[in-house]
Amino acid sequence: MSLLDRVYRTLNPAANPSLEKAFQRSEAHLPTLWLLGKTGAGKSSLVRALTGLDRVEVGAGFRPCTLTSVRYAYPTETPVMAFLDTRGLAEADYDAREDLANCERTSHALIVVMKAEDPEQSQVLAALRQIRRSGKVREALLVHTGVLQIDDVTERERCIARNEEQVRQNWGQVDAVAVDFGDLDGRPYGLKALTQKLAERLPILGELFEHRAHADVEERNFQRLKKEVIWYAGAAGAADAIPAVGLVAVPTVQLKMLHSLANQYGLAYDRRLLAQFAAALGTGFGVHYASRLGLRQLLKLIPVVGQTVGSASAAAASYGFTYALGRAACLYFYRLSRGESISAAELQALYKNAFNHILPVARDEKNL
Ligand SMILES: Nc1nc2c(ncn2[C@@H]2O[C@H](COP(=O)(O)OP(=O)(O)O)[C@@H](O)[C@H]2O)c(=O)[nH]1
Ligand SMILES: [Mg+2]
Repeated sequence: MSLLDRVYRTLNPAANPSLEKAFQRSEAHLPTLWLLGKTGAGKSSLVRALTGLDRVEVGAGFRPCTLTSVRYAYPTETPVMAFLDTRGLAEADYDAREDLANCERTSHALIVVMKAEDPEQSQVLAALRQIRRSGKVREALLVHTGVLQIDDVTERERCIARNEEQVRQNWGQVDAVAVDFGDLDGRPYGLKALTQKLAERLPILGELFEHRAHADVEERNFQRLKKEVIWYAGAAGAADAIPAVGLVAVPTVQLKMLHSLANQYGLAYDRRLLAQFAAALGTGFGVHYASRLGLRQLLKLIPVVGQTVGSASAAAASYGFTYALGRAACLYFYRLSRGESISAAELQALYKNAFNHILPVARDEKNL
């Protein structure tokens, strides 16, 4: 019996409760963008500008978190990150403690949102002082919104400098970016710089929202499926972080992912397709599974894996392998669906690149 047959048999039980646990754990630990700002500052507009979701869609994802904040996962169906919207700042008794506790479990970036024309920021500043005192958050990004609403450039600069100074006095050194989400031929002003600064703080944001130029058709297809691949990767990483669950759950998550991806390329998923894909990948694929199943002696057959795991934790590596597998599968399925050929070298190179590419995101996941 081939290795793949054995793997397939071992991993094909219809129901797998540990899988559910892995997805739950992953969703409870999503990297979080924490938005702090007065009502009307532009927090929801920021989310809309990033995600492209309209007003109703943004609202639909909200789940009450505490009395004064809502957290919602993005995307709704296959969440890979969360937004925490602190919208209760108008009530003078906002207490950041619960939000701080929520963010402690996850990697997060604190974003302070201020309308440039609005100097009355006392509640935001009080919250910032409290957060700073907690010692749990070191860095914040200040986003000045609505900057184009102030026509006079000198006046605009003055407003920005004034709010920045207020933050400095109450928080300390802060990086800032000026944006306007209002209509400018439909394109928000400053969005590129904002996305870049967000991605520096929360790598997943770069994956999701940074615009990639020069993508070919195959890459654009993958871009559409990427959130789903990352969702599976997150679950694989989380599975590995739960004692005694990872061994079976990680490969099961991966097989589920391959199944879903194959279907989305219009291919029927069966053992034959899986075997073809494994063969196309060469030694890399089966051996990874073998190692998960304790057949460690086979690990030496797979230089790709052997070299790249490096300093990554087992869970981060599982995250990375799952993403890389999903990336390679998309290329393979794309070519197959068009009747085009693909070499093992091409597939392996993509797999390896994808693994290295996603590792910073995998490492940023606090639960791994
Ligand atoms: N022109 C302009 N309007 C903005 C900007 N940001 C927010 N707004 C408007 O201000 C209002 C409140 O924005 P919203 O995003 O809902 O604020 P939130 O309460 O912080 O979520 C809405 O009518 C937005 O269209 C901006 O950068 N430029
Ligand atoms: Mg809002």
